[in-house]
Amino acid sequence: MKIAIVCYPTFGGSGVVATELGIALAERGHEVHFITYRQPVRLELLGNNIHFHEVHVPEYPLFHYQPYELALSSKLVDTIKLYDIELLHVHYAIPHAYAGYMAKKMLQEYGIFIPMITTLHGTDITLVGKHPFYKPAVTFSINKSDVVTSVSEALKRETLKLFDIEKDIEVIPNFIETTKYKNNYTDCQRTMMAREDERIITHISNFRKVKRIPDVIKIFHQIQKTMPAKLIMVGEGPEKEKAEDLCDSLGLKDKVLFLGNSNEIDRILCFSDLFLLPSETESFGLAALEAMINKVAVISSNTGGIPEVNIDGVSGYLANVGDVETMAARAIEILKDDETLEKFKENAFNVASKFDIVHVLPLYEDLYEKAFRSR
Ligand code: GMT
Repeated sequence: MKIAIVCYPTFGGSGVVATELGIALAERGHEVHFITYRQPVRLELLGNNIHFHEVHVPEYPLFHYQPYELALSSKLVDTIKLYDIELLHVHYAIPHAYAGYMAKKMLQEYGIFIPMITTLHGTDITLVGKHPFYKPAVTFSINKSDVVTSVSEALKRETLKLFDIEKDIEVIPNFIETTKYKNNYTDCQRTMMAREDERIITHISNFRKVKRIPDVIKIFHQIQKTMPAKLIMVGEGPEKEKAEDLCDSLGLKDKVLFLGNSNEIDRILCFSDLFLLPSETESFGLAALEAMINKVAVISSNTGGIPEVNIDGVSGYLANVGDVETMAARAIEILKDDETLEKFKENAFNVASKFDIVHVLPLYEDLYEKAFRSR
């Protein structure tokens, strides 16, 4: 099929999922067109089957806010017409489903009927989307999508609770390409980051409030009192500076490395022992899944969709949001000896393997087929 994918091109989970999905679809012979304002960060290869179309928003001084939705919907109409695209898959409701619906309606004027699939990723529902300023538009865009998917059962429940939804929501979990990780373990370069006797704890996120960055540092503060350890913090965002200050005031400066955004997540995870994800809310927790496929055990909160990914007592442990004491105690339990750590690492990999793309991609392809046939 010829498929247009709309997503955020940044380091965020929804953009990563959309990009990896597009790449996998292209490998299966579909023609994939990414339409967004910048080339997605994980999209390195463009070719016969993968195209990228940039949305430009011309600056005009009259506008206090430049109209991205308008530019996106126009770009969708032009690109869909030009390349005879058969299906539109938008990731993240705001404003993509809204712009996608407008494009769909405009295309009908040319006799083109294109089905639109909307994938809900979490913050478009749990944080931003439910705000009264956006709620009517988000409800409308979801209800007007031909197919709606959510990345976890928890997000589906939350969407049905918060919005007046008339559509069925299909749960298609996020995925991972297991084969990509199998041969990487010899290339870890652990010694670059820590001494042989130190445990390596990692956190990767966009450093927003919802990630509860101070909890990450407080958990690590407890861990390093009982064993030699380093904390690696990967990502950029509004909470980063405060986090650096907190490390300083707790006397952790030499034990915590802030690496900023990285395209080498797998390399970092490859030498990590434990991943911390104490988020306030998380529709899925893709970062935890990426850690697990790299054989990293996970300590997380038990919120949203995380319990569908990190299995308590198997791939790691879960605790209530904000329960730093329990998270630290459980982390120490996992890290205390090599044998226990190895067991959790192996388990993490085995649980993550269940989310292999080979199981998930056909679910999307089936939906595409159904949506296309019922247009
Ligand atoms: O985690 C973020 O803040 C980024 C956000 C996004 O939309 O890119 O991530 C959401 O979508 C990911 C991919 O489906 C999920 O794995 C994350 O759990 C979800 N984040 C939240 O729900 C906070």
